[in-house]
Amino acid sequence: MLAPQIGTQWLVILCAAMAASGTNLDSGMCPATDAGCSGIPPDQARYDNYRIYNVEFENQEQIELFQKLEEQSDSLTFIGHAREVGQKLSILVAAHRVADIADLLKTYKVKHRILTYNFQEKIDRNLGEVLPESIDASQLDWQHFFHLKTIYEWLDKMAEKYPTRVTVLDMGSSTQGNAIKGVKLSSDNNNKAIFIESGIHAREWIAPATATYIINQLLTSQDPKVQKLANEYNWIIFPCVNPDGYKYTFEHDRMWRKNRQLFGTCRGVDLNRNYPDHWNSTGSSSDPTRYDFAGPSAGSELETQRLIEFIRANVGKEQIKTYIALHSYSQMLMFPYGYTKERLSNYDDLQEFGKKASAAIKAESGRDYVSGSLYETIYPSSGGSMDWAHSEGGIPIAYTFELRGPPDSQDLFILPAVEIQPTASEAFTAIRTIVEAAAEKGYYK
Ligand code: 0X9
Ligand code: ZN
Repeated sequence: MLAPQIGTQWLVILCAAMAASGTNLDSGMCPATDAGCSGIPPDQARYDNYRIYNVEFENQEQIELFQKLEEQSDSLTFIGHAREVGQKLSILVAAHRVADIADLLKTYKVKHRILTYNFQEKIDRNLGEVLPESIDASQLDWQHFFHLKTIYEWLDKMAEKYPTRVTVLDMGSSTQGNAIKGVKLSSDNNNKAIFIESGIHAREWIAPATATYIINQLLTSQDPKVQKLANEYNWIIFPCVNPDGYKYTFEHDRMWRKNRQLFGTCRGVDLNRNYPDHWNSTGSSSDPTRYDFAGPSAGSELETQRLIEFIRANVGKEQIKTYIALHSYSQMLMFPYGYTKERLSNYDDLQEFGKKASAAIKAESGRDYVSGSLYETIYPSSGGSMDWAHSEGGIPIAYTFELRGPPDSQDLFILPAVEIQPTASEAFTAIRTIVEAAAEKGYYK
């Protein structure tokens, strides 16, 4: 622990005393939290005048330039790494680096577009689409974003409302002691099961919103095709497998991705690099300051261990045959492997189901979703939950979805709330298509 901890009750007393005595709170006297203090700014990261650049690499020199830039600077947020000629990459550039980056782009003749001039505006709009933590969970909808507390209370409510069909599950607690809650929807204990994991990356708010949408559809849809899927399969859905990170994005930094494990001066393991399957072999970092830090060792994180234990205990008992991980953004439907371009044994099947699912999305909304193996489609990365679920967990059908927006999104992970409903509907359509196509091939026999 680097800083001495002061209990909240002491802060309140201290702040009240300072306010009563007219102490100037701007003088630096108030301890490093705003709990109970009014008039001081909240401890919240801001992105005023941060720009999003989309660059395209035309030669090796440009790639090396951007590799150096990423290595040297924490004021550039890379969405992926510079890897190959022809690649396009989005980078969030801190306001104080704009002049410098503009100059480098010009000097090295890097093809680029500016997608957004003030990223904070996107965040402000998005925070305005969050309903307060104090609301009743019956107000949960798919036109707003919701705090962890509301999502969890809504799961409880659904279990109260549909007691014969819904069981609330708890994987155990996270690093900071939050529960990792989910539900099992079941109408027949002999059904094969589909497992959905979402929210492993904290800032990808569309993922938990999509998970609650799917739960709601399976319980309330009048569409006979959806009812058939709800009756013939059991669904195990965990909307938020990184609860500490998710909470942090509401309270302190909308762009946080990892969990909140402490490493001296910095925090966080990328939970989607922490799984014990070819751990830290490619597309991850050993540096805890990085967004794709794989952790100090394979499966080091409590959140990873909870999910592994759950799958191990239930894959046979619940007959889990399908694993879906929900992420954003880029509009992709990907299957293993992430760590190698080697093809898995049922590559052709998963390729075929993925193609059918993207065609179904195209027919529904006109959106383009690319499908293929993760390694080939997005970028090599090891230690992902999907690879583990397939290789070690023994689940034959495994996908990672990158939901909206498009790869050159002006919003990055800050998807506007009007897009929740259509995005979630697309994801559910893709899942239904995959399950129906896999059923035809005998995967659920
Ligand atoms: O980088 C990731 O973890 C995922 N992309 S995201 O923008 N949502 O962060 C995709 C890669 C997933 N990798 C594996 N499952 N191996
Ligand atoms: Zn993600």
